[in-house]
Amino acid sequence: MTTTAWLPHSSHWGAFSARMGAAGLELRPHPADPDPSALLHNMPTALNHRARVAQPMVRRGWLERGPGPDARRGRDEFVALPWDRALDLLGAELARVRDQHGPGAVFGGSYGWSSAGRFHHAQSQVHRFLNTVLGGYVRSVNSYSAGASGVILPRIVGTMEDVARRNVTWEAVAQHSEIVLAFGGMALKNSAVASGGISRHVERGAMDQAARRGCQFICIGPLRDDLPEEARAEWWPIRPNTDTALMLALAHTLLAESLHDEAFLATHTAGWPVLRGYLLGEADGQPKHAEWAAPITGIDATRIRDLARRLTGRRSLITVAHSLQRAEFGEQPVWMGLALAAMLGQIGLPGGGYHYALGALGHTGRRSVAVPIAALPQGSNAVRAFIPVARIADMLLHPAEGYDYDGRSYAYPDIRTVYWAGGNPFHHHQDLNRLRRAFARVDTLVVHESAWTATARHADIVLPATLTMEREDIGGAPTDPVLIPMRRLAEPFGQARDDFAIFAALAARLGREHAFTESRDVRGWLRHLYEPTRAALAERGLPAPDFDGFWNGPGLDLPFAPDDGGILRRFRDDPAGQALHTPSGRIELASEVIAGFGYADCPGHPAWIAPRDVPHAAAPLHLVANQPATRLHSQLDFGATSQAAKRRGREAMRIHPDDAAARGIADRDVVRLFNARGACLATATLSDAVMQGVVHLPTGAWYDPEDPAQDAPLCVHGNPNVLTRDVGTSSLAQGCTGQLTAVEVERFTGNLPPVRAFDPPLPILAAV
Ligand SMILES: Nc1nc2c(c(=O)[nH]1)N[C@H]1C(S)=C(S)[C@@H](COP(=O)(O)OP(=O)(O)OC[C@H]3O[C@@H](n4cnc5c(=O)[nH]c(N)nc54)[C@H](O)[C@@H]3O)O[C@H]1N2
Ligand SMILES: Nc1nc2c(c(=O)[nH]1)N[C@H]1C(S)=C(S)[C@@H](COP(=O)(O)OP(=O)(O)OC[C@H]3O[C@@H](n4cnc5c(=O)[nH]c(N)nc54)[C@H](O)[C@@H]3O)O[C@H]1N2
Ligand SMILES: [Mo]
Repeated sequence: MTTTAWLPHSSHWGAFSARMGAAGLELRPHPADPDPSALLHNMPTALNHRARVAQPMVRRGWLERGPGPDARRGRDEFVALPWDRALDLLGAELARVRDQHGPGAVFGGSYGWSSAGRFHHAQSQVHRFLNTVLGGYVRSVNSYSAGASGVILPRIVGTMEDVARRNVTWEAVAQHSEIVLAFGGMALKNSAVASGGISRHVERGAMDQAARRGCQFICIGPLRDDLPEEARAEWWPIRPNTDTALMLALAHTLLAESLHDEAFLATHTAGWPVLRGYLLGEADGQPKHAEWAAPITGIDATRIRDLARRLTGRRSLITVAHSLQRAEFGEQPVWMGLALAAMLGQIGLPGGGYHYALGALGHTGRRSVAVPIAALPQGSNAVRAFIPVARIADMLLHPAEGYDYDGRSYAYPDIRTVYWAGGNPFHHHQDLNRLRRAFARVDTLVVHESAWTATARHADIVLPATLTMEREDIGGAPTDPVLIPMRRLAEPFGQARDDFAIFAALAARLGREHAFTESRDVRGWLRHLYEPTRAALAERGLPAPDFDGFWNGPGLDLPFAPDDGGILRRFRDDPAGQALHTPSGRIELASEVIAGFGYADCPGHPAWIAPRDVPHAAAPLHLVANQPATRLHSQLDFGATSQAAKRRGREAMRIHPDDAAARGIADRDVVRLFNARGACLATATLSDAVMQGVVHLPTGAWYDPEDPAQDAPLCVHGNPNVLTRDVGTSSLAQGCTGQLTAVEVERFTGNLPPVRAFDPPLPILAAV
């Protein structure tokens, strides 16, 4: 398929248009984008890459012995089957599990980012299929992104939407903020990405404009480049997972020097006496002053006091990155950051106060689109059981065992079938060796994938899915002002099919085709899903073309709602009339509800709880395993931008020159990172942008076990999740704690094993 016209399309990292030339796919970013992302260049090489899955595959052991627990997952051979046979087998297996165990034995959480199109959104497709065809599934709640904050924020201030989306905008930062204290920074690599699509990357420009006006940006975190050069920021390195202690000490200084806003605390918060007592050490005898925080955080007490004073008398904004809560006791910095902002009294003012996760994604700090955006209806789920998303390995390893979550006790369901489409647990989960043991326990693991990820390699049934570029869709997000007709750019690779087509064929085998498809084909669904947007535009008297007009255009402009500061502005202006949806109607600096849960790992007010997963003799360095700059998670790790950043074919690990020297490590040396849970290789980059005592290995390099038959094989490519811990943030939220762990690093002196992550598994047997 070659096209001469440039056709619009979209991705989580940017809207673009493309045409298929003789030399392959040519791309150009959306014309309105002031700062397009390099992630776009991962796409053309992906289309025909050898890592693609070309045809349906069934694991040999499953085919020969049938469903059941099997430790050979991940090291068995695969047998290529024709579509019809693979679908027959899977349809029969789903019917067996439904009839013998009920839909409550199917885990369909299927967490993951999928692709940008709103119709083919794989997670929505799998949920709709399981609801309409099987009668439901065990779901997962919350996210790996915001596991802790998603639970605690509604209890103390407002929903994630209200605190992380409809809050302080980048326009307000550019115009009004005078000091921005960014815990975890606001790296441009992160705001490059927004689920559903993004046509304009505005963050670099906004920070530049603010800094030129004299706004001071302060980056609190282990990496200097967590704020861009345009922010002209001060960098305050801090020992990882000690931010709560710094926040408490800043708060203590404000209190001790009467710099806090007593009036705001009196009218807009509840629980201040409790928090004040804790700051003063009334119960535990330990005032949380700067001298107390200095040895914990590694930041000098005088500097902490100075910083507290600098935050007053000007428009101050406190931001707390997702990363801080993707760690042990991650609820605490989210809560204490809010409390610090409340003491400063600027919550709800333009460019001031508290913005959780500003800059974490291209969704935050944006205005909201004022009309609805297409979404595939998922049907209703008759199964009530759920797990907090990051408890998957616990669930599979410990069926029927109890756990605490958000004030209640639950028991893990007994799962036979795990169905995944649009996510990569071998990317997102922690302690991958434990995850392998967990997946060995199920009867059947089904995966739809476009490429041979480690999740596909561990599956029993692998069904090849199209890439977004190979199908038609509608691209849009509630924070972006264009709706994109995503036109097909290439023919499907091999025998790949759309997830929708796969589910429709399975639904037919289970006698429920109409329930799933409602007798619409893809175009029919796109027309159907476009209609609410069109109707809302027409109602506002705005240009509202019919579907064909939209489909043949470059993208449809959508109106933004006004930048009105959201619920926090309204609450500030009218605390009684516009009360928050918390028990007190106010910002809760202490929570009687949370206190009533009686959790030692999440008490009734923000508190310093010393983390346990800290450097020690056998693992003396902090590992920061954050989001990668050169791809979205694991997606298209074989693409050009991601590959260009590899060194000696492996993921680059940054280390401070002094820590490297102490270990005899030179730049470009292959190193081995290890701890009690696992080990991986990476290539060392020496950099003083990383604080001493910390090494930085981003997520997303495809898991590549040297010898998959071992219990804890060496990952030769550099996936940090072989090292991270699989424990919840606390009994409150049970969020994932993958951002940080403790490791040792050494120069790797053995024979260098090849990276085979992108080679299809061998041998692949033909069906007999
Ligand atoms: N150590 C550590 N771990 C982390 C994090 C961390 O900071 N540190 N961050 C966590 C966070 S915040 C997140 S959100 C997760 C992300 O984890 P995931 O969202 O699971 O990661 P992705 O790589 O985006 O996985 C998406 C998968 O879907 C596939 N896919 C894309 N489009 C389609 C489609 O249309 N159909 C089908 N069938 N498949 C498709 C892609 O090929 C890819 O394999 O990772 C988490 N894991
Ligand atoms: N390019 C790209 N962008 C992405 C993604 C991607 O995969 N690629 N993923 C997207 C997703 S799903 C999400 S949820 C967001 C995640 O957004 P975040 O969770 O905010 O992103 P991270 O890059 O993991 O972390 C931000 C920074 O926090 C710092 N940090 C780590 N631990 C600590 C600590 O204890 N204290 C302090 N002060 N700082 C710390 C690290 O230096 C890190 O660079 O990113 C999104 N953006
Ligand atoms: Mo995320």
